[in-house]
Amino acid sequence: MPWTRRLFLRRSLAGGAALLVACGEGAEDATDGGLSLLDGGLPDAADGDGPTFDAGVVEDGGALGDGALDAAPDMMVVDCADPFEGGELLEILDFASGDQPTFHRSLGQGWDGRLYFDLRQVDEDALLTPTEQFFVRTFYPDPLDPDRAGEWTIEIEGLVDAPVSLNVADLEPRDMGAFVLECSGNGDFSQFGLLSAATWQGVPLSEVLADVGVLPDAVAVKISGFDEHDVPSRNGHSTPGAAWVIPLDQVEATGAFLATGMNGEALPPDHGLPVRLYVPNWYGCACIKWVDTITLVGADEPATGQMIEFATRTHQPRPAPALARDFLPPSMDQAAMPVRVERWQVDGETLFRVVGIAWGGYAVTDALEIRFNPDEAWQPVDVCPPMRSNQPWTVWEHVWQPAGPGLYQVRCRVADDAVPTQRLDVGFYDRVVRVGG
Ligand SMILES: Nc1nc2c(c(=O)[nH]1)N[C@H]1C(S)=C(S)[C@@H](COP(=O)(O)O)O[C@H]1N2
Ligand SMILES: [Mo]
Repeated sequence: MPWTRRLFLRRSLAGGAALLVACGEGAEDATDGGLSLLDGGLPDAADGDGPTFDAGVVEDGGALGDGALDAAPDMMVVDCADPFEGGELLEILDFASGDQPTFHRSLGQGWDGRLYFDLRQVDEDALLTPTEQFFVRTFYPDPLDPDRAGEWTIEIEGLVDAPVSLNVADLEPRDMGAFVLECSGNGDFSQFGLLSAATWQGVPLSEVLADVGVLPDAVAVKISGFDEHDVPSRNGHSTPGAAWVIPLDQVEATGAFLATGMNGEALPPDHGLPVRLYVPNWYGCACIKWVDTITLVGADEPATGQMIEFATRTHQPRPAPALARDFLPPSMDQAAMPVRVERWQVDGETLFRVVGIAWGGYAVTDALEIRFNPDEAWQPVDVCPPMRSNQPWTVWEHVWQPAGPGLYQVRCRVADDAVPTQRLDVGFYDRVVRVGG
């Protein structure tokens, strides 16, 4: 699945800020190539002798001047108003809802091991999560030895001509694109810190299966991962056995892949060294780490313990279906929420800047709206530059002038019935902010 690369350079201009958008396909060099292009290839408008921009969108090949387009034929300029230009950032508000967790530090053990990502850091020019801050759910199993990751094999068995032992070291990983990963159990308790974005390197699962003699009765593939830890999960929070069954047509449709790298480096132990499953736009519980077995299964394959454990969180019918084939794809609907609320002083006036993200879903939408309390009207969010892709996520901002001090319950919606938003519909991503008096 191609990722539309969006790299930004905010430029001070009379009456607005222009954003440079690199919209090339393919993410070969998404983490650095494009940025170095911006660093080296473009003069800075703020220093007075940079290029001048017309208002509106300059299409590819439009007049950018100074040869910048020669260096970047796939660039265009989107002119986005910047109401905060010349202002002063006074404060980043805390969200009053949920807990105030410790971010970017390993907490707990084994299955209960967590690392929460601080979503306040997401910005137009910081779309990807640094690997060491990428959220973790379940730490590297203690019985495994990272020094022996090079010997790792995946057993491919079940409804196949002959079982295959696949050497992970023999895979030829390529850039698969930039995608978000979200734990289906994400929530306010972690300030929604079980959500992150990275580029992923790996090999399509369909390609791996193409090299195996899959028997005609096989309709799905069960992906299992190593899942033993010395320390049991507290309160039986997590049950042992990490496996998810994916119908073969979904393997194709989703572009599921075996990932061996993220953000251009080998997977760190906690993220699945040496190999994990990643299914674009499916919740993290399906993205099995430390994959050790791939089983081709038939139509009557029972749901795995992991699928049942996560049935509610992945919005399955109730009670959880007994058979894997009756599970819905554990996909993420379109979602959106504020990640940072800033208080600014602009021209003697107090203005609030709400920065948010939109992620998940399979359709690009321009109908994002925000509401600052249940009794207030919905306001359209002018997402600029507009959403171009569902992955990894779109950063938006919204100018807010609260009616007065107090608590505000902020919710987003998509004003388009054709876009499913089941979590937004029930207020799952509501955030509460306190505006001081
Ligand atoms: N083997 C194994 N794989 C696993 C899990 C696990 O406990 N064991 N947890 C799953 C869940 S619930 C999530 S949200 C993701 C988290 O991936 P991350 O820790 O790399 O962010 O891993 C998934 N893969
Ligand atoms: Mo999860």
